[in-house]
Formats: sequence, C-alpha cells, structure tokens
Amino acid sequence: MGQTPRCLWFTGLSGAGKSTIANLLDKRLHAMGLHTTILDGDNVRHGLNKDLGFTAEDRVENIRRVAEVAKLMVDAGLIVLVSFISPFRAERRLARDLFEPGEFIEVFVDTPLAVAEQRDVKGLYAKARAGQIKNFTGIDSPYEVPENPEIRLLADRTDAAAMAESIMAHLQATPEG
Ligand code: GGZ
Repeated sequence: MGQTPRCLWFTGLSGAGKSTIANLLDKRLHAMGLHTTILDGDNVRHGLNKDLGFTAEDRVENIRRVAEVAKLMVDAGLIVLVSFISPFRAERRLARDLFEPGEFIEVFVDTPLAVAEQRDVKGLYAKARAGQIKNFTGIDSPYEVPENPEIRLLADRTDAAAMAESIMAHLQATPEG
C-alpha cells in the first residue's frame, strides 16, 4: 500500500473513540513515509468553522465544508483522516459523492450510547442530561447509524491499536482505492 490518496471518514458518537483511532492510524501511516492529514473538531471548529454550533443546520454546514476541504486535500495527494460525529446520513452521502469510487472509506466507530455515556470522559453527557448543553448527539439530537460503511469497528470491545490495524488491513487489501 502506497500513497493512494483517499478519505477515511470516521463517524460515531461523541466519546466513541474516533479521534483515538484516527490518531493511531495517522502515526502508523506516517511511519511508513506516507503523507496524511487529520481533520477534526479540534483543528476545524476553532478556525474555519468557528461560526458554527450544533444545531442541525450548523452540523450540515460543518460537514459540507469539511467534506469539501477533504476533497481538496485528496486531490492534492494526501490520505485524509476525517473525524467528526457527522450524525446525518444525507450529509455523509453528500461527502461520499464528492469522491471517486473507492476514494471514500466510511469508518463507523460503533460504540453504544450507553458505553459512551458511561465513560463520559469530558463530562458532556452529564451536562446534556442536566439540560446544560442542548442538541447533544444521542441525547436530544439524533445519530443516524451508517447502513453500509466500508468498515465497522466494534469499539466498545476492541483495543484501539487493533482497530487501527484492521483499517490498515483494509487499505492494504484495496491498494488502488
Ligand atoms: C455533540 C458536542 C456538542 C453537541 C459540543 N453535540 O467528544 P467531543 O466533544 O470532543 O466531540 C464532540 C464534538 C462534536 O463536534 P463535531 O464537529 O464532530 O459534530 S458534528 O459532526 O455533528 O458537526 C463534543 C463536542 O464537539 N460537542 N457540543 N451538542 N457534540
């Protein structure tokens, strides 16, 4: 597997483990000398998308912009790791449709709500349950489960390194995207 440009699109609940897995995978690819980049809330919602919040309309626009940026980066030859909740099927479809067949790999980080909520690493679920955060995904804003992702990770029962390896295996099995 070489520098085949592609978009790996991680979707899943807050606290599902998307960023952890994307970061591990990024390190693995980087160690092979491949050129990658990560797009996530940390580097996009504070800059390009700092005008957007968490209403349905704002999430749609968040994902639209992220998908367009990912497309530019893939066209520039990068392997792009996109890590957003991206809760709506329609917007994930719009993102996919920007790419050539095989370029877009949807990775569903499938952690049940109960598990993400119990972990509650940042205390956001507790705040959402208490009504202090509105429109929180899984609480009072929907997450539409991917119907046909290229990769589904059972993230509540699998070690993060093993999940990164299973994505590597997928990339190696589809070397031309
Ligand atoms: C969901 C929220 C919300 C609401 C703040 N709903 O676990 P985190 O903290 O680090 O990741 C979540 C992140 C989600 O942003 P995304 O850009 O990925 O969302 S979307 O794709 O739906 O546009 C969470 C934090 O932002 N966060 N408020 N109301 N997550």
